[in-house]
Amino acid sequence: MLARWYDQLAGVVRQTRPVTFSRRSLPLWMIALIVFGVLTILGITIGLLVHFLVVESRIYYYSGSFKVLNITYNKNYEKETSPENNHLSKILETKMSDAFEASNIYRQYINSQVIKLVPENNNVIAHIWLMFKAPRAMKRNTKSKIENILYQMLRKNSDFITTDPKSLTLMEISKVAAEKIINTLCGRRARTSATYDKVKGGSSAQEGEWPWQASLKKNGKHYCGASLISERYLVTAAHCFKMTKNPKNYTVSFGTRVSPPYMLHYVQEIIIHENYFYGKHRNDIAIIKLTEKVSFKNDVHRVCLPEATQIFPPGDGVVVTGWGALSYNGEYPVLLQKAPLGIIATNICNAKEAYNGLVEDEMLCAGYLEGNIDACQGDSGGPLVHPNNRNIWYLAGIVSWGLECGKPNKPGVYMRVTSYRSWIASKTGI
Ligand code: 4AZ
Repeated sequence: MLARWYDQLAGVVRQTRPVTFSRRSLPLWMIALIVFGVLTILGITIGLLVHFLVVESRIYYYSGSFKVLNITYNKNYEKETSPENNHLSKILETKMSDAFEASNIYRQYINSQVIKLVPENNNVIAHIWLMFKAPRAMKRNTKSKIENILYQMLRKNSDFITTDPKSLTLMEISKVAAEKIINTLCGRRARTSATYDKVKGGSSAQEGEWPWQASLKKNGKHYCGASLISERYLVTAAHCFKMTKNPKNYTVSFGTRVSPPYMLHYVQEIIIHENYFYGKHRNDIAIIKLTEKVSFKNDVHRVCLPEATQIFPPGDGVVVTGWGALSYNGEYPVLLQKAPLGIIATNICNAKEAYNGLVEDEMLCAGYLEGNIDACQGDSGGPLVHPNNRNIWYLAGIVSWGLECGKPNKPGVYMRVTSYRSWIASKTGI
């Protein structure tokens, strides 16, 4: 079989005539056109490659750690919102930003943060989070430069802090992993957007700017504000439940648009302060427990609760946010509004021409004695937040009452969250 098949094939090959090609040359213009086309494609390809590899920057995220040596160990370092944690984190963050800003990659540096302090044999391990921009081709180079800058920084000991350069670890992490780290922490924003704090006066908020802000809806309609303090709990004002306390009548949504509701959640339980009485302003605070956990995202995550001892000094800047009325008995916005305010000392707020003694120690006044910028109807229960020196946001107040909105000598009055810190802990374990 095999031999006969070979014979047949040989016959076919023998019968095949040689093929002759006619050598007609192409016209000159066509050759020129082809050369031009090839060169153009080559040029574009090289251009694009250079653009993506060398010119266009990508954002890279890193997480790492190092050891701080001469710290007398204190359990409070582990607590995210403790003064000890904030104090040490601020020192380390300043050291890092100074080092990067003075380096030859200062143009690539975007942000660096201490995300956690963990005790280890009487020392503290600082976990860090970094954000840089660099062209693709420089990726490896950038990482080794960052490592080098951090190593040199850790070698230099300042008056208060001794750090161990040999303990340094650093690895690149994905954008998703980097954002997840920030979104599980309280009071931080995943994006370091320059547009966030630019506008003064009441204005529309950017997406992800106030991720703890919730809309409390009664029968599907916005009724009050609320602040997310954990995956399951929010704080709001007690007077929001004047009409009904039935959890089935309420829903909670997030984001910047009040409708349609974004990330709709149902209410399992409403916990109103035991010593709140309708018609009175005292103890105007309540807790909302959701039926299901909120999954944290860039634009939905929790605010920090201050410690009971934290002080919010008069004159400090705070921000109130909400979907409340734009003027007393006026229109309601669709987009979340923000208004920068100043904390007003209680004795000034209690002056005769102001609230004449109605403001108690468990309340906090914020706004302007000349009026105009203020919270209003529908903002009740919402957050009044204060940024600390690391730009981490704390819930200082809960929108509660005031005489109309934006009137001279009648600033907004808020429940002072520090006064209710242990009450919140007793109801939520937070
Ligand atoms: C309200 O009726 C209300 N200007 C909330 C805040 C303020 C006034 C009224 C403060 O819900």
